[in-house]
Amino acid sequence: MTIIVTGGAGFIGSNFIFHILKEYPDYRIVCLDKLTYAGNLSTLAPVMDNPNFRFVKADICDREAVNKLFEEEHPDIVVNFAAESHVDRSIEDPGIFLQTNIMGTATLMDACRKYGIQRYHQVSTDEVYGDLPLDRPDLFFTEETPIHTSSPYSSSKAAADLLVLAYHRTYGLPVTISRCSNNYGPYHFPEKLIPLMIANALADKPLPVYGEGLNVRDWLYVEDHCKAIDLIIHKGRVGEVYNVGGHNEKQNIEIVKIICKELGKPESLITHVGDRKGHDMRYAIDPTKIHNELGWLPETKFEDGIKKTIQWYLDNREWWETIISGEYQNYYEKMYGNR
Ligand code: NAD
Ligand code: TDX
Repeated sequence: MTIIVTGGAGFIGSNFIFHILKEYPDYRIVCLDKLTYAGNLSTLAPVMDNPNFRFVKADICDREAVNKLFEEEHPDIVVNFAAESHVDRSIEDPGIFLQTNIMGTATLMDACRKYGIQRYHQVSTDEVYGDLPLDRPDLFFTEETPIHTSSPYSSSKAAADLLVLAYHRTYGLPVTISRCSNNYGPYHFPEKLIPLMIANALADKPLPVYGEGLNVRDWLYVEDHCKAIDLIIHKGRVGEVYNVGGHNEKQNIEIVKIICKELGKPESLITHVGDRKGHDMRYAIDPTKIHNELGWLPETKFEDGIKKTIQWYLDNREWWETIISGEYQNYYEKMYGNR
């Protein structure tokens, strides 16, 4: 079995590659990644010498490069993680989100049609459903919840999902889609809430909470997400969407306070800053379908997952300090000034 994993030098894709190489020692994994600001080849260092692994630097929008790779590798499965993934960046500059997230998805699927494939899997997000009100804790996103996006990022992911379903209906492409809630864990890029707060707290820098910090996210340990995708690509029904969530809702301010407590840092570091434009209030996934059909359940309790994550950032300072000292610093200063 040969799997092309796009975006494998990023957060979730790299964790997925480690998971598959460990669980399926006879599989071949080919990682296709453009190495944008969010892609980091050093993340893949542990598998670079594995004979079952190959890294190819290319853009998923580059039709020639994508076709060449399909001709060389004859993949059985494509799992598409490659995306521009940060909501705040999409608000600053939507263009590249439309290009990579929509055109890139179409380019990959065109290659799947041309060369034949057992499965094309699209890694999507709960953000395609928009948000839920804070005063209705009884409401959850199901696979039937209408698409109702808020940001250029989520709109680009929703457009990609619609294309994936259209390629299934029109061309019979064997597709699946997973829509997952917020992931956390090792190799999470330090522009995102949890690693940003860990890095800032360790440096005794202010912890920038948007607005009141009452927005709710449903946090899932990255390994549990990887296990869900593993099940879907092997056992999921073609043409189906599967919601993946942790049943672990937390307000942002709670998360930041937990990080302060775990690191022994004062809550006085918390600084309320201007709110994100169009900020979604609450995400909450109902994962009944993947549980009933594939037996998936989140295994990692948040209390354990956040401890493991913090410990990883303490043990791997070089990984994130290198990122923070480079290109990312320009973005950080633009967002938060010299705080
Ligand atoms: P990330 O930003 O950490 O990594 C994205 C990777 O894609 C990087 O390695 C980058 O170099 C690569 N990439 C970007 N543009 C590319 C292009 N044009 N061609 C080839 N490679 C390109 O993202 P992540 O958090 O790991 O998210 C992975 C996927 O999961 C995304 O599709 C995202 O929408 C989805 N998702 C993420 C979360 C989350 O909480 N992080 C939750 C649900 C869904
Ligand atoms: O500095 C910050 N302060 C803050 O209060 C940052 C970076 C974020 N926040 C808030 C905004 C959100 O309510 O924390 C929450 C989480 O923010 P992000 O880490 O940016 O994640 P989110 O916008 O929820 O999107 C994530 O989950 C869904 C991923 O980045 C997406 O790729 C995924 O689709």
